Amino acid sequence: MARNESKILIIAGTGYIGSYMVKASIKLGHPTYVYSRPNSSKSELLNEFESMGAVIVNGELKDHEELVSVLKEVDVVISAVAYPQRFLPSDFGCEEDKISVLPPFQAFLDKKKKIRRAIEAANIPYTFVSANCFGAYFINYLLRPYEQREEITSQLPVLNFEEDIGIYTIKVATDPRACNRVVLYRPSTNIISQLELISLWEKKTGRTFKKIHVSEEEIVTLSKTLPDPSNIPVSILHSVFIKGVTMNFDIGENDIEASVLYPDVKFTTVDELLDIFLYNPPKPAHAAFE
Ligand code: NAP
Ligand code: EMF
Repeated sequence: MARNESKILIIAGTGYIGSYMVKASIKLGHPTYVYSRPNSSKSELLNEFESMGAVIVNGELKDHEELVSVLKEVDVVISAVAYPQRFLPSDFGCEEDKISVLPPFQAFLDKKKKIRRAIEAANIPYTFVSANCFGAYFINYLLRPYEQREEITSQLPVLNFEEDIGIYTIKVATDPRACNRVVLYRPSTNIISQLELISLWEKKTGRTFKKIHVSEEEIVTLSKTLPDPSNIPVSILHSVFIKGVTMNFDIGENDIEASVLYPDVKFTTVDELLDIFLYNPPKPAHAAFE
């Protein structure tokens, strides 16, 4: 049993990153609660969580009474409005308070910033997590290993494996040093350029890819011409790969970098993550923007 047994509620625990957090929370010995809608399509995953020991709470976000009663039972809430000891809103990407990006992505980040400001104003203890790029998500998005493509068009900066994002998020959620702080996941082993990533993948697969250069101008034009919300992913690509927003600022004096906070916990390197793609490839996913 883990030393720290805070009860953790994960709202959207059946989601792409949420499911890694549920598994990490159980693995680290926390009594784990998953709030899921009664008509959720994820019954197989919910059964799996239940068999691992999680408590499934059925409810809609608008079910005020149900929500408040479960919030009162737990110590930490990940991704919800709450009456908890600690609240982790659904950030898990670029550090929105430090960057300025193309308008479609900015509008998306502004919504997340609004939630941060409301949490601070309400004096709810928080940890804001900047997880940078979900590693498997972005490798699937850019290298498309499942399609056996010959053409590669993009580039990469900080890539963190989702299993590690799950573990670190559960650790920071219960760590007093991370209370009322921004924690960034920016380990030095996971910063990699587009060309390095492609050449590493070529070496591992024994294949050679055709590289097609897409100019910044073309990407900015797409961000202006694609309909909402398809203009968001292209703006994210621009921010992350052309502007380098996961790396182009210094970590604030008051902020924490996760690998410094936990020197004994190892992040999966990008090299190791590509090995995982060779032998047990994580499935591609598509984030929702509305
Ligand atoms: P997701 O897979 O879309 O998960 C959403 C979960 O929320 C679903 O399983 C569903 O659970 C629940 N849900 C869906 N619609 C809902 C509604 N209308 N009301 C209440 N619950 C609803 O989420 P995700 O893609 O993991 O995204 C989570 C966070 O990570 C977001 O903040 C996103 O911006 C960020 N993200 C970051 C990256 C990156 O590379 N940094 C990549 C992807 C996403 P039930 O059906 O069980 O209720
Ligand atoms: O689809 C995505 O990216 C494709 C280019 C979005 C879901 C990913 C995302 C990434 C972020 O930072 C890297 C959402 C929010 C973020 O802050």
